[in-house]
Amino acid sequence: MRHTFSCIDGHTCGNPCRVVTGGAPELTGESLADFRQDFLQNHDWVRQGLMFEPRGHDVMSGVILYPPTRSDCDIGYLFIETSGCLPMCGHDTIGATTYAIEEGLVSPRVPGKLAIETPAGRVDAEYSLTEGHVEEVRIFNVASYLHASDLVVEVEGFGKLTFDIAYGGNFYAIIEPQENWAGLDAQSPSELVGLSQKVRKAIQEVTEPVHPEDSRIKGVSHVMWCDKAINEKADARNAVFYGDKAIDRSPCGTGSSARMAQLFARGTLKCGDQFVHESIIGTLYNCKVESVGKIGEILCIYPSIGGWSRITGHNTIYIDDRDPFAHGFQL
Ligand code: PYC
Repeated sequence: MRHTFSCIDGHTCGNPCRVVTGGAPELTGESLADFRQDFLQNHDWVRQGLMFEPRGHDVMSGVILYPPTRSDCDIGYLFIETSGCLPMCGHDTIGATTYAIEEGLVSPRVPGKLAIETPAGRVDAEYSLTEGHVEEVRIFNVASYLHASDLVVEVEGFGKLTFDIAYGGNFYAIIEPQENWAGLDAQSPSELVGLSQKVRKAIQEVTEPVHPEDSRIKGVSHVMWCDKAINEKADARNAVFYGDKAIDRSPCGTGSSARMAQLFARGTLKCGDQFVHESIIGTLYNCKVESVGKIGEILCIYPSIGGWSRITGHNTIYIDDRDPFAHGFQL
């Protein structure tokens, strides 16, 4: 049997975004968070086939579009990635919103605004459409907060590293330059991937943060390496490690949210401040601490992220059951 998926391929500030518009499985549950569980348990071959080689690659990432389950949302996004199904993904939200609007796949109730149901909660997007093109999308992300600070982990063959953990839709280990790590230019991107694999494993062995409102969101999945900006318009630079071999080419939406929550908790950022984040390839997100709130007793921020995305093509992808690599592979 041959399964056919209609996809729109593109990239957000350099990071791939594959949006699945047809062929995806029907999912059961009362929310996108439930859909995520059903998908992971019963349909994960779709993600593997569309994300891994030979149809994807180590950095591949995307979104499957679903009707929302919430009456206050226009559309639902299920994130698919080489690592699994993220609760939330910033670059994919910017990408999927751009393509869905440009291709007329959704009818927002309020023009210029899209209310999106994600597994991590409601995310809003604002965009302007000029002659059929969306120039930029600003997403208003879920509540983001600092989970823990000044933790220390011993990394085999490397030594001690101090890090913070913050949540911005995923849990991030945030690492700044320090005695054992000289910054982003001290190693090649592939060396950074190797180091990140060891660091995340060591961190996962000692701690597992759990979201206070949804225990299905847990564990440090991403490592954010931080450094000074190169571009004079930016406040800071970062490289986020995800999956098994990927460094985000974009400045990372959920990572930027986590970083702003950390800087807010430290007093470096305050409500209303802008924060321009630079990626490893020099692309920029214009971020802002929009407002402040609480999740139970935890102080949190509501961040926004502004970025752009471009379609690179339409892709009809087949997954043929006779193909030995129907579910992809990773080297
Ligand atoms: O933009 O949130 C993001 C993201 C997560 C992993 C890759 N990009």
